[in-house]
Amino acid sequence: MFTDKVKLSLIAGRGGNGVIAWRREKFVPKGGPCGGDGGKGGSIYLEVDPQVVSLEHHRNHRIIKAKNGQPGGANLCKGKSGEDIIVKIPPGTLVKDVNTGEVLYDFVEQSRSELMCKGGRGGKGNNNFKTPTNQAPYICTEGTLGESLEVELELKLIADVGLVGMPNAGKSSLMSAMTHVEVKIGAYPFTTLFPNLSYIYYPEQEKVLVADIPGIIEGAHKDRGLGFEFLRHIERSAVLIYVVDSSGIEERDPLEDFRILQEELRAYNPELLNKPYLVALNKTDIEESKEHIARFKEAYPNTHFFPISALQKEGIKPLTEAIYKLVKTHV
Ligand SMILES: Nc1nc2c(ncn2[C@@H]2O[C@H](COP(=O)(O)OP(=O)(O)OP(=O)(O)O)[C@@H](O)[C@H]2O)c(=O)[nH]1
Ligand SMILES: [Mg+2]
Repeated sequence: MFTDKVKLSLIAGRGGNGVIAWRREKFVPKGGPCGGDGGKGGSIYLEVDPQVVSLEHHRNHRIIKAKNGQPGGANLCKGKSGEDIIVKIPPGTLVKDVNTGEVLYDFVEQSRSELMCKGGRGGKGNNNFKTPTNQAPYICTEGTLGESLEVELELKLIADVGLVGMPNAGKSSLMSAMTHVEVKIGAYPFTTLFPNLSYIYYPEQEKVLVADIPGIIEGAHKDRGLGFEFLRHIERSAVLIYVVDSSGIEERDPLEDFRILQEELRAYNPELLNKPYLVALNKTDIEESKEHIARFKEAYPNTHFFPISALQKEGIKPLTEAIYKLVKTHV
Protein backbone atom coordinates (compact mmCIF):
# COMPACT_ATOMS: atom_id res chain seq x y z
CA MET A 1 0.00 0.00 0.00
CA PHE A 2 1.21 3.47 -0.84
CA THR A 3 -0.25 6.43 1.01
CA ASP A 4 0.80 9.86 -0.08
CA LYS A 5 -1.53 12.23 1.77
CA VAL A 6 -2.54 12.17 5.43
CA LYS A 7 -3.93 14.57 7.98
CA LEU A 8 -2.58 14.48 11.48
CA SER A 9 -3.55 16.20 14.71
CA LEU A 10 -0.41 16.90 16.69
CA ILE A 11 -0.88 17.64 20.35
CA ALA A 12 2.08 18.32 22.59
CA GLY A 13 1.89 17.34 26.25
CA ARG A 14 0.77 19.70 28.98
CA GLY A 15 3.28 20.77 31.61
CA GLY A 16 2.83 19.18 35.06
CA ASN A 17 1.65 21.43 37.88
CA GLY A 18 3.92 22.75 40.56
CA VAL A 19 2.88 21.73 44.10
CA ILE A 20 2.71 23.09 47.59
CA ALA A 21 4.51 21.01 50.19
CA TRP A 22 6.37 21.57 53.48
CA ARG A 23 9.44 20.05 54.91
CA ARG A 24 8.62 17.78 57.80
CA GLU A 25 11.75 16.70 59.56
CA LYS A 26 12.04 15.45 63.02
CA PHE A 27 14.11 18.13 64.70
CA VAL A 28 13.19 21.00 62.38
CA PRO A 29 10.08 22.52 63.91
CA LYS A 30 9.13 24.88 61.11
CA GLY A 31 10.19 23.26 57.84
CA GLY A 32 10.12 25.60 54.88
CA PRO A 33 8.39 25.13 51.55
CA CYS A 34 9.54 22.16 49.49
CA GLY A 35 6.96 21.81 46.69
CA GLY A 36 8.67 20.73 43.46
CA ASP A 37 8.14 21.97 39.93
CA GLY A 38 6.07 20.12 37.36
CA GLY A 39 7.82 18.38 34.48
CA LYS A 40 7.50 19.77 31.00
CA GLY A 41 5.11 18.28 28.46
CA GLY A 42 6.45 16.17 25.59
CA SER A 43 7.07 18.00 22.31
CA ILE A 44 6.40 16.68 18.82
CA TYR A 45 8.98 16.72 16.06
CA LEU A 46 8.83 15.73 12.41
CA GLU A 47 12.00 14.07 11.20
CA VAL A 48 13.01 12.89 7.76
CA ASP A 49 14.04 9.26 7.54
CA PRO A 50 15.26 8.09 4.11
CA GLN A 51 14.23 4.52 5.01
CA VAL A 52 10.59 5.58 5.06
CA VAL A 53 9.12 5.59 1.56
CA SER A 54 5.45 6.43 2.09
CA LEU A 55 3.12 7.95 4.65
CA GLU A 56 1.43 4.59 5.05
CA HIS A 57 2.19 4.10 8.71
CA HIS A 58 0.42 7.35 9.57
CA ARG A 59 -2.77 6.37 7.77
CA ASN A 60 -4.50 5.07 10.87
CA HIS A 61 -2.71 7.31 13.21
CA ARG A 62 -4.65 10.53 12.98
CA ILE A 63 -3.95 11.89 16.44
CA ILE A 64 -0.44 12.01 17.76
CA LYS A 65 -0.34 13.11 21.36
CA ALA A 66 2.75 13.47 23.50
CA LYS A 67 2.59 12.67 27.21
CA ASN A 68 1.93 15.32 29.83
CA GLY A 69 4.56 16.28 32.36
CA GLN A 70 4.05 14.88 35.86
CA PRO A 71 3.25 17.19 38.79
CA GLY A 72 6.06 18.04 41.15
CA GLY A 73 6.40 16.24 44.47
CA ALA A 74 7.39 17.02 48.02
CA ASN A 75 11.05 17.46 48.95
CA LEU A 76 11.68 19.51 45.82
CA CYS A 77 11.03 16.56 43.58
CA LYS A 78 10.64 17.74 40.02
CA GLY A 79 7.89 15.99 38.05
CA LYS A 80 8.95 13.69 35.25
CA SER A 81 8.88 15.33 31.82
CA GLY A 82 6.63 13.89 29.12
CA GLU A 83 8.63 12.10 26.45
CA ASP A 84 9.09 13.85 23.10
CA ILE A 85 7.63 12.14 20.06
CA ILE A 86 9.62 12.04 16.84
CA VAL A 87 7.42 11.32 13.85
CA LYS A 88 9.38 9.82 10.95
CA ILE A 89 8.47 10.98 7.48
CA PRO A 90 9.83 10.20 4.03
CA PRO A 91 12.02 12.72 2.18
CA GLY A 92 9.84 14.81 -0.10
CA THR A 93 7.09 15.42 2.46
CA LEU A 94 5.35 18.76 2.27
CA VAL A 95 3.71 19.92 5.51
CA LYS A 96 0.73 22.25 5.44
CA ASP A 97 -1.25 23.87 8.22
CA VAL A 98 -4.77 22.49 7.66
CA ASN A 99 -6.46 25.60 9.00
CA THR A 100 -4.59 28.23 7.01
CA GLY A 101 -3.44 26.14 4.05
CA GLU A 102 0.03 27.58 4.57
CA VAL A 103 3.02 25.43 3.65
CA LEU A 104 5.01 25.13 6.86
CA TYR A 105 7.87 22.93 5.70
CA ASP A 106 9.03 21.15 2.61
CA PHE A 107 11.26 18.32 3.75
CA VAL A 108 13.34 17.76 0.64
CA GLU A 109 16.55 16.96 2.52
CA GLN A 110 17.58 13.43 3.39
CA SER A 111 17.92 14.38 7.04
CA ARG A 112 16.16 17.18 8.86
CA SER A 113 14.15 17.54 12.02
CA GLU A 114 11.73 20.31 12.98
CA LEU A 115 9.89 21.06 16.18
CA MET A 116 6.19 21.17 15.32
CA CYS A 117 4.50 21.48 18.72
CA LYS A 118 6.32 22.51 21.83
CA GLY A 119 5.35 20.83 25.07
CA GLY A 120 3.88 22.97 27.87
CA ARG A 121 6.10 24.37 30.61
CA GLY A 122 6.03 22.78 34.04
CA GLY A 123 4.40 24.81 36.84
CA LYS A 124 6.47 26.12 39.76
CA GLY A 125 6.38 24.55 43.21
CA ASN A 126 6.00 26.73 46.30
CA ASN A 127 9.71 26.61 46.99
CA ASN A 128 10.15 29.12 44.15
CA PHE A 129 8.07 31.71 45.89
CA LYS A 130 9.98 31.93 49.14
CA THR A 131 11.01 35.51 49.94
CA PRO A 132 12.59 37.08 53.00
CA THR A 133 9.20 38.36 54.03
CA ASN A 134 7.25 35.25 53.12
CA GLN A 135 8.93 32.10 54.34
CA ALA A 136 5.86 29.97 53.91
CA PRO A 137 4.34 30.79 50.53
CA TYR A 138 1.07 29.13 49.76
CA ILE A 139 1.60 29.61 46.06
CA CYS A 140 2.33 27.29 43.17
CA THR A 141 1.55 27.58 39.44
CA GLU A 142 -0.06 25.24 36.96
CA GLY A 143 1.74 23.77 34.00
CA THR A 144 0.89 25.34 30.66
CA LEU A 145 -0.85 23.68 27.75
CA GLY A 146 1.24 22.14 25.01
CA GLU A 147 0.94 23.50 21.49
CA SER A 148 -1.30 21.75 19.02
CA LEU A 149 -1.52 21.79 15.27
CA GLU A 150 -3.53 20.15 12.50
CA VAL A 151 -1.27 19.34 9.61
CA GLU A 152 -1.59 17.74 6.24
CA LEU A 153 1.38 15.76 5.04
CA GLU A 154 1.71 15.34 1.34
CA LEU A 155 4.42 13.24 -0.20
CA LYS A 156 6.00 14.31 -3.45
CA LEU A 157 8.61 11.75 -4.28
CA ILE A 158 12.05 12.98 -5.13
CA ALA A 159 13.12 10.77 -7.99
CA ASP A 160 15.72 11.88 -10.51
CA VAL A 161 13.73 10.41 -13.37
CA GLY A 162 9.99 10.01 -13.84
CA LEU A 163 8.50 7.52 -16.31
CA VAL A 164 5.30 8.68 -17.92
CA GLY A 165 3.18 6.83 -20.41
CA MET A 166 -0.18 5.40 -21.30
CA PRO A 167 -1.32 2.28 -19.50
CA ASN A 168 0.32 -0.82 -20.97
CA ALA A 169 3.06 1.18 -22.69
CA GLY A 170 5.62 -0.84 -20.76
CA LYS A 171 6.74 1.63 -18.07
CA SER A 172 7.01 -1.01 -15.39
CA SER A 173 8.71 -3.42 -17.79
CA LEU A 174 11.26 -0.72 -18.62
CA MET A 175 11.73 0.10 -14.96
CA SER A 176 12.45 -3.55 -14.30
CA ALA A 177 14.82 -3.85 -17.24
CA MET A 178 16.78 -0.77 -16.12
CA THR A 179 16.91 -1.39 -12.40
CA HIS A 180 16.78 -5.21 -12.21
CA VAL A 181 14.09 -4.88 -9.58
CA GLU A 182 10.94 -6.89 -10.14
CA VAL A 183 7.78 -4.83 -10.29
CA LYS A 184 4.29 -5.84 -11.24
CA ILE A 185 3.80 -6.09 -15.00
CA GLY A 186 0.50 -7.02 -16.61
CA ALA A 187 -1.17 -7.18 -19.99
CA TYR A 188 -3.98 -4.99 -18.77
CA PRO A 189 -4.25 -1.25 -18.15
CA PHE A 190 -3.58 0.16 -14.71
CA THR A 191 -1.45 -2.69 -13.50
CA THR A 192 0.54 -0.14 -11.57
CA LEU A 193 -1.72 1.52 -9.03
CA PHE A 194 0.93 3.20 -6.93
CA PRO A 195 4.36 4.58 -7.75
CA ASN A 196 7.38 2.27 -7.73
CA LEU A 197 10.79 3.62 -6.91
CA SER A 198 14.14 1.99 -7.68
CA TYR A 199 17.67 2.85 -8.59
CA ILE A 200 19.57 2.36 -11.81
CA TYR A 201 23.13 1.57 -10.72
CA TYR A 202 26.11 2.81 -12.68
CA PRO A 203 29.83 2.11 -12.31
CA GLU A 204 31.66 3.76 -9.41
CA GLN A 205 28.66 3.63 -7.13
CA GLU A 206 26.74 6.21 -9.08
CA LYS A 207 23.00 5.75 -9.12
CA VAL A 208 19.86 7.40 -10.41
CA LEU A 209 16.47 7.08 -8.75
CA VAL A 210 13.56 6.28 -11.07
CA ALA A 211 9.83 6.59 -10.37
CA ASP A 212 7.38 4.46 -12.33
CA ILE A 213 3.90 5.92 -11.92
CA PRO A 214 0.45 4.65 -12.95
CA GLY A 215 -0.55 5.17 -16.60
CA ILE A 216 -2.05 8.40 -17.88
CA ILE A 217 -4.90 8.47 -20.37
CA GLU A 218 -6.49 11.16 -22.45
CA GLY A 219 -8.72 13.20 -20.18
CA ALA A 220 -6.65 12.50 -17.06
CA HIS A 221 -6.99 16.21 -16.32
CA LYS A 222 -10.75 15.65 -16.21
CA ASP A 223 -10.15 12.85 -13.76
CA ARG A 224 -10.37 9.98 -16.24
CA GLY A 225 -8.51 6.84 -15.35
CA LEU A 226 -6.52 7.45 -12.22
CA GLY A 227 -6.47 11.11 -13.14
CA PHE A 228 -3.66 13.34 -12.03
CA GLU A 229 -3.39 11.75 -8.64
CA PHE A 230 0.17 10.58 -9.26
CA LEU A 231 1.61 13.28 -11.45
CA ARG A 232 2.74 15.14 -8.39
CA HIS A 233 5.35 12.43 -7.97
CA ILE A 234 7.16 13.46 -11.13
CA GLU A 235 6.97 17.18 -10.43
CA ARG A 236 10.33 17.07 -8.69
CA SER A 237 12.04 14.78 -11.17
CA ALA A 238 14.91 16.36 -13.03
CA VAL A 239 14.22 14.35 -16.17
CA LEU A 240 11.16 12.72 -17.71
CA ILE A 241 11.06 9.64 -19.90
CA TYR A 242 8.00 9.29 -22.07
CA VAL A 243 7.37 5.61 -22.60
CA VAL A 244 5.40 5.05 -25.78
CA ASP A 245 4.16 1.75 -27.20
CA SER A 246 5.53 2.05 -30.75
CA SER A 247 3.85 -1.09 -32.07
CA GLY A 248 0.49 0.52 -32.64
CA ILE A 249 -1.21 -2.67 -31.50
CA GLU A 250 -4.48 -2.08 -29.67
CA GLU A 251 -5.21 0.27 -32.61
CA ARG A 252 -3.34 3.12 -31.08
CA ASP A 253 -1.18 5.57 -32.90
CA PRO A 254 2.12 6.07 -31.06
CA LEU A 255 2.49 9.63 -32.35
CA GLU A 256 -0.93 10.46 -31.08
CA ASP A 257 -0.12 8.85 -27.72
CA PHE A 258 2.96 11.03 -27.34
CA ARG A 259 0.95 14.15 -28.20
CA ILE A 260 -1.79 13.26 -25.71
CA LEU A 261 0.74 12.60 -22.95
CA GLN A 262 2.29 16.01 -23.44
CA GLU A 263 -1.13 17.64 -23.49
CA GLU A 264 -2.13 15.96 -20.25
CA LEU A 265 1.10 16.97 -18.55
CA ARG A 266 0.59 20.52 -19.76
CA ALA A 267 -2.93 20.57 -18.33
CA TYR A 268 -1.60 19.42 -14.96
CA ASN A 269 1.38 21.75 -14.75
CA PRO A 270 2.86 23.43 -17.85
CA GLU A 271 6.27 23.47 -16.20
CA LEU A 272 6.50 19.72 -16.64
CA LEU A 273 6.99 20.36 -20.34
CA ASN A 274 10.07 22.44 -19.63
CA LYS A 275 11.86 19.51 -18.07
CA PRO A 276 14.48 17.75 -20.17
CA TYR A 277 13.09 14.52 -21.53
CA LEU A 278 13.80 11.47 -23.63
CA VAL A 279 11.34 9.25 -25.45
CA ALA A 280 11.51 5.47 -25.18
CA LEU A 281 9.75 3.91 -28.18
CA ASN A 282 8.98 0.53 -26.72
CA LYS A 283 7.99 -2.88 -28.07
CA THR A 284 10.37 -2.85 -31.04
CA ASP A 285 10.17 -6.66 -31.03
CA ILE A 286 6.78 -6.24 -32.71
CA GLU A 287 7.17 -5.82 -36.46
CA GLU A 288 4.77 -2.88 -36.84
CA SER A 289 6.95 -0.68 -34.67
CA LYS A 290 9.45 -0.10 -37.52
CA GLU A 291 6.98 1.88 -39.53
CA HIS A 292 5.85 3.96 -36.55
CA ILE A 293 9.40 4.70 -35.47
CA ALA A 294 10.14 6.05 -38.95
CA ARG A 295 7.04 8.23 -38.70
CA PHE A 296 8.06 9.43 -35.26
CA LYS A 297 11.49 10.40 -36.51
CA GLU A 298 9.93 12.44 -39.26
CA ALA A 299 7.35 14.11 -37.06
CA TYR A 300 9.77 14.90 -34.21
CA PRO A 301 13.18 15.34 -35.86
CA ASN A 302 14.62 17.13 -32.81
CA THR A 303 13.41 14.75 -30.16
CA HIS A 304 15.93 12.42 -28.60
CA PHE A 305 14.31 8.99 -28.80
CA PHE A 306 15.39 5.42 -28.15
CA PRO A 307 13.88 2.36 -29.80
CA ILE A 308 13.77 -0.34 -27.13
CA SER A 309 12.18 -3.63 -26.24
CA ALA A 310 11.68 -3.68 -22.50
CA LEU A 311 10.42 -7.24 -22.78
CA GLN A 312 13.51 -8.53 -24.55
CA LYS A 313 15.81 -6.05 -22.82
CA GLU A 314 17.04 -4.59 -26.08
CA GLY A 315 18.28 -1.03 -26.45
CA ILE A 316 18.29 -0.50 -22.68
CA LYS A 317 21.95 0.41 -22.25
CA PRO A 318 22.03 3.42 -24.64
CA LEU A 319 18.90 4.69 -22.88
CA THR A 320 20.29 4.33 -19.36
CA GLU A 321 23.51 6.04 -20.48
CA ALA A 322 21.57 8.95 -21.93
CA ILE A 323 19.52 9.15 -18.73
CA TYR A 324 22.70 9.35 -16.69
CA LYS A 325 24.11 12.19 -18.79
CA LEU A 326 20.88 14.14 -18.73
CA VAL A 327 20.35 13.71 -14.99
CA LYS A 328 23.90 14.71 -14.15
CA THR A 329 23.61 17.88 -16.22
CA HIS A 330 20.26 18.82 -14.66
CA VAL A 331 20.54 18.25 -10.96
N1 LIG B 1 5.97 -7.32 -27.02
C1 LIG B 1 6.31 -6.53 -26.00
N2 LIG B 1 5.50 -6.43 -24.94
C2 LIG B 1 5.89 -5.63 -23.93
C3 LIG B 1 7.10 -4.90 -23.95
N3 LIG B 1 7.18 -4.18 -22.80
C4 LIG B 1 6.07 -4.45 -22.09
N4 LIG B 1 5.29 -5.34 -22.76
C5 LIG B 1 4.01 -5.90 -22.33
O1 LIG B 1 3.05 -4.87 -22.23
C6 LIG B 1 2.17 -5.13 -21.14
C7 LIG B 1 2.16 -3.96 -20.20
O2 LIG B 1 3.43 -3.83 -19.58
P1 LIG B 1 3.66 -3.00 -18.24
O3 LIG B 1 5.13 -2.89 -18.06
O4 LIG B 1 2.86 -3.55 -17.15
O5 LIG B 1 3.07 -1.61 -18.71
P2 LIG B 1 2.84 -0.29 -17.87
O6 LIG B 1 3.11 0.85 -18.77
O7 LIG B 1 3.61 -0.33 -16.62
O8 LIG B 1 1.28 -0.39 -17.61
P3 LIG B 1 0.39 0.25 -16.42
O9 LIG B 1 1.09 -0.04 -15.15
O10 LIG B 1 -0.89 -0.45 -16.55
O11 LIG B 1 0.31 1.70 -16.72
C8 LIG B 1 2.67 -6.41 -20.48
O12 LIG B 1 1.94 -7.50 -21.00
C9 LIG B 1 4.11 -6.49 -20.93
O13 LIG B 1 4.61 -7.80 -20.98
C10 LIG B 1 7.94 -5.03 -25.10
O14 LIG B 1 9.02 -4.47 -25.21
N5 LIG B 1 7.48 -5.86 -26.07
MG1 LIG C 1 2.99 -0.33 -14.73
